[in-house]
Amino acid sequence: MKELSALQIERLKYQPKLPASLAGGINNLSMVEGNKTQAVKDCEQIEELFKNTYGKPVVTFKTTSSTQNSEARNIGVILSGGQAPGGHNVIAGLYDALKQSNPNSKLYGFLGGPSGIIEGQYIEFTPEKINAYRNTGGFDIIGSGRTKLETEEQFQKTLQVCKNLNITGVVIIGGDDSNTNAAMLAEWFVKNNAGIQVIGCPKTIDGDLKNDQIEISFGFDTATKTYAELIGNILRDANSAKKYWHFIKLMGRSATHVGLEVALQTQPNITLISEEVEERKMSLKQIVDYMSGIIAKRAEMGKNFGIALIPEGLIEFIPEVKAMIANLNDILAELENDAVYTSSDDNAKFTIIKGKLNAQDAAVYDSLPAMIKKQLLMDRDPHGNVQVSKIETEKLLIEMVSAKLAEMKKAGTYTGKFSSQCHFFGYEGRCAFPSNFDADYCYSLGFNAYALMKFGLTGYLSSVKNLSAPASEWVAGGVPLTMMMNMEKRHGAFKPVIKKALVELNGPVFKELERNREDWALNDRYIFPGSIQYFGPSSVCDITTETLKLENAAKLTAV
Ligand code: FBP
Repeated sequence: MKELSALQIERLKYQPKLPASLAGGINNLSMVEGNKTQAVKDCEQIEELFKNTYGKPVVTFKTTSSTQNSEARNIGVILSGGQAPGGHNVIAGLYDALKQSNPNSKLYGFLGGPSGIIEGQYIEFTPEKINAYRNTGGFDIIGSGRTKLETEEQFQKTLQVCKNLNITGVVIIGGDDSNTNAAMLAEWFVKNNAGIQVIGCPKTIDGDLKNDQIEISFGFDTATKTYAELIGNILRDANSAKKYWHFIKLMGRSATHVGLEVALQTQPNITLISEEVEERKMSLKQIVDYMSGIIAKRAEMGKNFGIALIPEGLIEFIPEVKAMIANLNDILAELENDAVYTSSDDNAKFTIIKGKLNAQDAAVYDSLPAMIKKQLLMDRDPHGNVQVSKIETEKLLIEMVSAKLAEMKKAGTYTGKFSSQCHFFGYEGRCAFPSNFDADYCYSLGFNAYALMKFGLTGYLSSVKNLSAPASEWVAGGVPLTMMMNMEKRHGAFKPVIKKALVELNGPVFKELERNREDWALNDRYIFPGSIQYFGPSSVCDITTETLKLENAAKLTAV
């Protein structure tokens, strides 16, 4: 019986690269402070809620020749939210920095996400444990979860667990919701003189945890390359068989960064961008008309095949559906403990819901197929988000496009043959072996997280910038979490949360799609990226995403 794959054995030996400022060693760093910061929006409310951690400066690190030795410390780490390639390397980087700082320091891993720190479920990392997971995908080293840390009781329990283990620092590896947890916990610890620092690390394949200071969240690079490989393969299949339209839903809960990146890597016929749908106030009908129009034109050219990319979060961006979902969220929060509602069957639930929605929203709700109506009533996640991965938008669109094409056929405006296949790519990419980029970036983020702790900071997100350059030129530092926050309605109430970065329609990445999509719709400009390469020439092993390339090039031109 084999225990490890050949690639796993080779990847365990890979030594991730660090920025030059960190490569000099954790004990040879100096910190440079920038200007004070403020929240992206709702500054007064955020300052009021984060009295102790608000407004701190952005910081960066430099190597210095003077060596600072440190006392041994115990640190805890949590993997939070959806899996993203590279999480194990964040832990490896953190572990190596901690041990380099003082070999007697200890790293504890809390099991199953934030609930692990509340319930005191943990392991202590050993060199053997860390070495077995270096450069591997997945979060299975300690598991992950989506518990929201927000109540006094949870914070008290967390404090007790940390005290029992003599932990003075916690690293939370997560996306926007998990780093909101990190900000809340950091503030609570300072307010209660707990002497425990909290540092976040930017994780999510969705790519929506970014801003001027965070160029990209980790995992986006590997996940999009994995989806691009699969979609490239499907493009080739479609172009070989010439008989199917493939409707592919792509993960990315809200923003369409994943869809946009994959489109630029593969050049499919149709790419829907949720942010554009919202901006142009497109209805579901208009989306269906747009797709059917392209399908009909291709049919006229004798091409009854093609690929359409559909963002996972599309449904929440169609203005009429978005408004209905916002009201539905409030109604579901209200009905959470209603015995009549919870014990009802699907049809009875639809009737209760329709009775509570206003006339316009009820009409929108009613216009959806039963499958989607039911999926919209499923539980929200602990952060109040609709679980869009469970909403089969690709099937909804296939159904509606088929109906539209049938109408067009009757009217004589479509003479083709529409045969479809649907796919959902999400979980396929979240645990892939991290690309060299993600392996290096994650290791650096983890190493840097401990640097932030060493300098006494709390309520910061580990930041590594200048990512289009070789790793040695990356810039390591930290960004206050409150700088990214605003107030948003969740579970029926306004709460402080990290603002998601959506696709900017004036940005260079969307513009690139816009410039090309008409051509890609009709003329087959398919690109086949192939699988991620881990060994071989730098020209194939170290390529970054189109998103990072275009965004960083635009920043340089703007300077
Ligand atoms: P994070 O924001 O926690 O990184 O998770 C992102 C994501 O992968 C989304 O793309 C997707 O909608 C969601 O997680 C799926 O959640 P789950 O893993 O709970 O099914």
